[in-house]
Amino acid sequence: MSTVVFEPTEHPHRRRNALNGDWVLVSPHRTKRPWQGQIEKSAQENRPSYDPTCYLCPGNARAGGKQNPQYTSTFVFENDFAALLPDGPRGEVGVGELFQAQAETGTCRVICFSPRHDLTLPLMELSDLRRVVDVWAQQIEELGARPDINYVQIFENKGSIMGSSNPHPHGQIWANYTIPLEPAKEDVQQRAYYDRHSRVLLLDYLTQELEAGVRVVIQNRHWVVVTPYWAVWPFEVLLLPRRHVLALPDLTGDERDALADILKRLTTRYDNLFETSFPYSMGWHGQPTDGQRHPHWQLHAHFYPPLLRSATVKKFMVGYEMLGMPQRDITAEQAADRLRQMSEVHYTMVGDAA
Ligand code: H2U
Ligand code: ZN
Repeated sequence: MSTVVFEPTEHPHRRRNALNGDWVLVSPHRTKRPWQGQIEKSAQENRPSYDPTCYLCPGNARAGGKQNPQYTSTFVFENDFAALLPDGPRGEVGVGELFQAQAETGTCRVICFSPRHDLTLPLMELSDLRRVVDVWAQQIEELGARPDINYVQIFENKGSIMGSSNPHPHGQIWANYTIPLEPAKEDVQQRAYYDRHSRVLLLDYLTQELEAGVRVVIQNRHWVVVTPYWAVWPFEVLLLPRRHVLALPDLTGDERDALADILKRLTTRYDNLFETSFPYSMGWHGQPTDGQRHPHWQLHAHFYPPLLRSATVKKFMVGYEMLGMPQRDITAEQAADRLRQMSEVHYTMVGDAA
């Protein structure tokens, strides 16, 4: 074994995801490789505020024959191609130890964030973002109250690179009987920590991140954005409330306003990074909606963006990550640094009268 002192910006190492128990391989020495590729910008998209062919715009027909109302703020509808169906069998349906299966039921919905086809979260007004926050909370409340729904997963898939089918600002909800894998892993880790320390894992984590400072991207009176110590995606972030909050419906009005603020600031920085409409998958994790209180839980949002070096150079989860484990070159600390340097004026607004 080498006697060289470990240097986190030099030496390959593995970091543990305290929230879900996974590990990531960090290879910081590789960021010293010269990058020869081009830094290209994506062609500036000029979308109309209303697109007659868009299935999410107000008044338009959707696939399957339904028609959208002339909505003026947010609009939620049942997904016409739902991955989960509300009626059906549940429980074990497999055949033996090696062929286990469980029948699943649930509901899928689509949330239009705005009637405006040309907007994205960073370009929306704070009052309209607040409305999106309220809709998220209201949907968790409504769906979570159903006895057949024990977990409500809210997410946004943004950008064609992430498989989003439509640039109209929208998110999705999948709500079902069993708890999906990722929140289930987080449940195990948060519960174990709570049992050991009688403390909330993510609140202790946040305290230590605020003390360290190196991975803190932005903050306001109620929320903090960090690049988590165990981040896998290049500019992955974790959005956390400062207070112990189990789920979105528990947020106060002021916390919701502050959430609108931090969402706008974060997504503006994201877009400014490569002067492009920054793609990502984001989503909320909170306590299960099985009617019990889960004090070990702490509400949070994950943002998983694939872009690495430009509007077109993305990180691929292939090769070693498929067969070995996730790996990253740019460290979480370097990513936080880059995001901290970004302006909070959207690049498309630069030059406009303030
Ligand atoms: P994505 O852009 O993340 O794929 O989400 C769009 C969702 O909208 C997708 O799940 C649904 C698709 O099933 N959809 C409808 O419900 N009705 C339509 O007319 C088209 C798309
Ligand atoms: Zn549209």
